[in-house]
This record gives sequence, C-alpha cells and structure tokens, in this order.
Amino acid sequence: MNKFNLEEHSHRRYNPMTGEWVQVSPHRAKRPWQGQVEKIIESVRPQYDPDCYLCPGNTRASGKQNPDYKNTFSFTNDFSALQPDIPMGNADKDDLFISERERGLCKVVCFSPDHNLTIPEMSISSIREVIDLWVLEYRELGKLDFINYVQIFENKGSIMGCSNPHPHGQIWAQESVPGEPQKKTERFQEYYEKHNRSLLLDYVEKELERKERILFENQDFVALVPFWAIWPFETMLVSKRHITSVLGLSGDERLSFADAYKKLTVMYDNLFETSFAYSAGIHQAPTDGSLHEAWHLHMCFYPPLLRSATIKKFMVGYEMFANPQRDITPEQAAKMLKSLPKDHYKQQQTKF
Ligand code: H2U
Repeated sequence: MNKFNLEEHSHRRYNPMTGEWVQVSPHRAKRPWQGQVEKIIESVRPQYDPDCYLCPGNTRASGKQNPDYKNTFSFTNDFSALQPDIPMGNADKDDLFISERERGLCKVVCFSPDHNLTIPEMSISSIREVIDLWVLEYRELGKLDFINYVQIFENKGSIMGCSNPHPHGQIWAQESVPGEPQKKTERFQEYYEKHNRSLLLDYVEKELERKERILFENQDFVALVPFWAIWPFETMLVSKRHITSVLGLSGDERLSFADAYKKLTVMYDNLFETSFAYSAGIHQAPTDGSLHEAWHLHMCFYPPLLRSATIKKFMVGYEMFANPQRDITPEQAAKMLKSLPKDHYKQQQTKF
C-alpha cells in the first residue's frame, strides 16, 4: 500500500473552530456517475414586481407599506421567530424538561430596490451599502440589553428555503448565544489563551503559504475553501486583520469585503452556470458586553449543490447519525472554483 495521502485515502479532518470532524472519502469521487446533469432555465425577472412583498412602495403581507427605498432597506420581520416581550421562564424544576424563555428580534434586510438582482450581479458600491446596513444593525441591535448575539445571514435560492427572489437577507438577534457561535467562542478563546493570537489569523497565514485552498485575496480579505469544509463547495471569507466584528471594519475594509463577496458569488454562479444557492452567514463576536478579543470576523458560505444546477449533496444517513461526510476534497473544490472565468456567465453570454 502506498503512503497515506489526503488526495486518495479515506480520512477525517478536524475543524479547530468548532471542535468537530468531517469524514473525507476522496476515492468515492472517482466512482462513475450515470445520473442526469440538467441545466435549469432561469426565468427572467422584472426590475420591479408589483406582487413582491419586498419591492419599494409595495404593501407587505402584514399590511405595512415599504418606503420607496433607493439603496437598502431593513424592517422588523412581520413573522419574527424571536420576539422581545416574553414572560419570565418556565418553573419546571425537572432536569429532563429544561426550557427557558428566549427573547429576540428578527429583521429582513433588502439588499437592493431592484427585484431582478442578486449579490453577484450588484455593483461593489451597492454591496458596500448592504455591509453598511449590517454594521448599523449589528451595532443598534447589539446595544439592546436583552440582545447578546446578532446573526446576520442570507438564504439564497428556493432550495435553501428562500421565500422570495428579491435580493435580501435576514438578521436574528437574541438573548442567548446559539450553538455554532458558542462553539467558536470557546475554541477561539482556548487558542487565544494558548498562543496569544487569533486562530483565524494564524490559519489564514498558513493557508496563504500553502496556497492549495486559496481562491483569491484582495487587500483586506481572503476567500478560501476551509481545510475542514463540509459542503462540496463550502467557502469562507476572512478578514486579513484581526477584527472581532463588523464594527472594526474601516471604510476601505468594507469595500474590500463587498469586492470579495461579489467575486466569490460570481465564481459560484459560474460553476454550474446558474444562480447558485447557498446559506451564508457572518460569524462574529457576541454582543454580551464582553470584549471577545479572541473572536475573528468571518463569513461562511454553505452551498448544497454538488454536480450541476440541480444535483445537490444530501446531508442524510451517515451525516445525520454520525458526522458530516464529503467525497471531493476541499483542494479539488478550490481548484475547480479557481479555474472558472472571472466574468459572470451572463456577461460572458452577451459577449457572443
Ligand atoms: P427568507 O426568504 O430567507 O425566508 O426571508 C424572507 C423573510 O421575510 C421571511 O422570514 C419575511 C418572512 O417572514 N417577510 C415579511 O416579514 N413580510 C412579508 O410581507 C413577506 C416576508
């Protein structure tokens, strides 16, 4: 048997940010595929849709009217999963029936007045407006005494549960620090105490030396496929500087963030020449009043597509009962993404 290597042999990889493992089975990526590879016909959307709940000036499902907004617009979700006024917690003392009240607020963030755009199709300056609004929301929500964590995210595409094609994201702000950021809070802190450095700062430096998983870098951000990626084309945008939250971003860094967000999503759209679905979320310091100097701002992209515009990776069976598993390696995924044309495929098509 030849020497163990990550390109060929079954192995597991450790995520130092969460303390969890992913099973990697590169030999399986070589198995024949006889399924269909379909292209989907994308419907052309109008710039303004009178029936859209998020377009400027329209009336939402709640009866409230959107202003005639010109750039971005945020509002309290009319069907918020988290609410601010919840009576004090449960009195059940049985430790097999633990519950506690959870207060919070949910917001919807419209990225653009144009119904037919997505992030990869927006200009860098208009994406920067989205980032400016995220900063404002993170600051204002984080100031509230019952908010200890602010989760900013975007669900893109109906297969990710996105209910409306109008470009938008969501913010859920809440009283407790939920599972994923809590794991990262603990791991970042452990690393910081041991090395007196940000875990992600060290990680990005090493990735930039190794170059195997780097997609691109600009002045202030690096885009890469993490060594421990779970989803076939999972990626991460990481600030080059040790910044704990979006509040630490300078004006130039906000622009760089916008540039990287656009470049990465253009890559994604080009991969299967489709408007690429994903859930993307910003992970950053909780707003519970602690300094959180170990935290390092980053944005994770979890896309489900595997082989084409319609064939997705299912997290079922082993993934549900044991731990996540992937076939193509993060290095192969990075190579595929990097090899794509830089222009958006729709622009490429109009060139002919
Ligand atoms: P998603 O597409 O990721 O589901 O986000 C859209 C959100 O917009 C969703 O949470 C809210 C839904 O509750 N919404 C309103 O608040 N008002 C509306 O009129 C329509 C949708």
